[in-house]
Amino acid sequence: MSVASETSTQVYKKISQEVERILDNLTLPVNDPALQKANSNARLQLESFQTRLNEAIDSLRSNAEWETFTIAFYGETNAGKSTVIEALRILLQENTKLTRQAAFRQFQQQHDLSPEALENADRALKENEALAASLSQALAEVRGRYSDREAELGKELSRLSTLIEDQKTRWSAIRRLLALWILSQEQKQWRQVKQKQQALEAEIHQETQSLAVQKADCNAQRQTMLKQRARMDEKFTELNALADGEIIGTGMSDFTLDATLYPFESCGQRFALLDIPGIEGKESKVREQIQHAVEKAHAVFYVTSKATAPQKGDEDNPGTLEKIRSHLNAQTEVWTLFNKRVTNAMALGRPLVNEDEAHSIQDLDDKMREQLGKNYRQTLVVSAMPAFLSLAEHLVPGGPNAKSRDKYLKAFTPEELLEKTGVSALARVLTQQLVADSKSKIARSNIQKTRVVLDDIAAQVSVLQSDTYAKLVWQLNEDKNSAHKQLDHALKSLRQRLIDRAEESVSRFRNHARERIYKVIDGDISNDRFKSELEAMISLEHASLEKSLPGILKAELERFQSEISDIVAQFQQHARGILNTFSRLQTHKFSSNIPLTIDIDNGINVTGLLATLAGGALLFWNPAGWLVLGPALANLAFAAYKALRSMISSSYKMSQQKQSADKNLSNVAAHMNDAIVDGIQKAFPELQKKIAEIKDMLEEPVKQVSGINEILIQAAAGLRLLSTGIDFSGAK
Ligand SMILES: Nc1nc2c(ncn2[C@@H]2O[C@H](COP(=O)(O)OP(=O)(O)OP(=O)(O)O)[C@@H](O)[C@H]2O)c(=O)[nH]1
Ligand SMILES: [Mg+2]
Repeated sequence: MSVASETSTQVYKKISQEVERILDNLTLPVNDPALQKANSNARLQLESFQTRLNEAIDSLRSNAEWETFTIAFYGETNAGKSTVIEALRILLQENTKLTRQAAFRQFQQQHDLSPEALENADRALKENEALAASLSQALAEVRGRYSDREAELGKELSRLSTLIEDQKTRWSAIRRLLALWILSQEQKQWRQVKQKQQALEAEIHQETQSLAVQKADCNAQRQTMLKQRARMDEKFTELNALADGEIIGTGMSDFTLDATLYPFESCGQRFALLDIPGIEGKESKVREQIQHAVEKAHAVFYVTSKATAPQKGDEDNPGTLEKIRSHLNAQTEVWTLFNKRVTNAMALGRPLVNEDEAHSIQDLDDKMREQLGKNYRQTLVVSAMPAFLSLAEHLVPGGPNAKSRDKYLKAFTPEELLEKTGVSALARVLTQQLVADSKSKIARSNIQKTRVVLDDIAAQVSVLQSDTYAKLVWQLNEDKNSAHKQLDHALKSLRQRLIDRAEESVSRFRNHARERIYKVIDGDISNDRFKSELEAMISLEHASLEKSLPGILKAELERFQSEISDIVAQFQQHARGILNTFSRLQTHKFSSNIPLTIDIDNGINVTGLLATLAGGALLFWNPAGWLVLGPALANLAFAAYKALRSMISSSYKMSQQKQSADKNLSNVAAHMNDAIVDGIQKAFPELQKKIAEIKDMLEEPVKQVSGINEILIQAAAGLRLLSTGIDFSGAK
């Protein structure tokens, strides 16, 4: 299938059609009912895979990006994905970044939020503080000069007050009355001192008044300045929303919650960086987003802040490595970006990674290559934060980022910082190596993703085939073989039993006939009579044998019939058990709700078949007369008796007659045995035919399961072939 000349939609449509054709061809109608059943069953199974495949292809169709080479930044939360992207947005002048920066500058100008304005405001506040302090000091100095005199007067006033109070306790009532008009010596003194104190206060006031006014002014100015500063801070907060770094997290998990695409145009190449949520945080919120974002991407940077290989998990808790593989294995190229978290400029004076880290990175590269094969490239080392800071010219003055930036810029120039942090190299890889020849890379990557989808479904079909159907075929086949052996054995032992029973009956016939003829011989009979008596005995016993033998044989046939029916029932019960077990397993393991419906008997009437089993054979031996007596009688042979001697000795005659009877009976018995064995043999082809029918019936489930198994094998092979076909198409 050629891809280069077709639109992506056509390619996806063609793949779906091709899958449909493969699956249709595999389940074309056939004449054999068992295989037809297998077909329908396999069709059901395959349809569920087809639905899954079409869903995956639909998802690729709607998410795959065919125009712009898209590079996703993927990794643990807080690894620094957004920081790297923000640095690259500034460095490579991404459009939305430029718009935002213009908005930042405009807002800054409009509200006079320049660093100088901030500096001026802060300086004015500091000057105000200094003035307030010097005024306070001047006031304190003035007060200090008067403090001794103030204390002296205060002390004198207190001494006089104590004296006056003491005198009052000793005064008579009249003296107390007089005191309303006449002051004591001490009271007069107190008044004089008090006047002096007031005069002193007036003098102090006079001297500090202008200082106090200046201080009040200074305080009022401070209040105004603080209000202005608070307003400025509010504006800084607004400005911060426009500042560089808005996509960088605060250090809390899961900062980026929506996958965001940043389109670039650099060195004549168009490409886009895709910032996606972290894989290690509250992933359930963002899992689908990660999946879709990765489907869109043609290359992926696995960003990590640890220089160690991602951890492997277990079955219940997949580790980062498993997550990476499950998310990333469809990508064209995967790179690791080790973000070395540097906290000060000094650290940039030496190489970004030390010897230990270089070893760990090598190990990481090996492990990633193990998981991702030829899609994996290598690790690049960056230090995202200092790189971002070196580039970020649109920062809130006085903010933490601006302060950090100043520190780094004191140690290195922005260009040096870009080189030292590895971001210059990263940008070069991006704009020159990665996006070069991007059209064919896009096609290759999208084809690769489709291949993975096909291979994945092929693998699922194979797992179903090998875990369920191949095992089922094997088990049912074993059971069937064992049942077949039992059937053969039953038939063989039936033949032996029938022959045994026949021999027993014939031998009984011979013994009875002999007993009877001996009795007659003992009556001293003539040879002629002996002949006719022997014939009569044989006919009589033959009639009784002919009557009893069918019943005896029938009993054996009935026993055989019940043996066969036991073998069939046991097989069917066992087969049902196996099918149930596998059916449960399939539901559990593959979350499949497609029933595993296999016909055990394919509708053949087992009871009917078994019922006719003995009947057919019995037909051969019924009605009576199948064992013809004539030839036996005709073959009776009597030797020429030595008449003379017989006449002299009757005992000799009797022994002669008995000998003749024995010989003839033996001959007749041998003849009858042959006839019976012959008759039994004649019934066997019919019995064998019936047993063969039963065997075929037992073959039914094996045939059906084998049919499904075969179809699944071919379906998986067909999907794989289709997948390689796409890979080799002309998209290079
Ligand atoms: N010291 C230091 N801090 C860094 C560096 N790179 C990133 N950080 C800090 O790590 C935190 C997370 O950075 P982000 O870039 O938002 O991380 P992320 O990988 O996008 O995280 P999610 O969006 O949650 O997946 C931020 O607080 C960054 O300031 C670095 O090189 N050095
Ligand atoms: Mg982020």
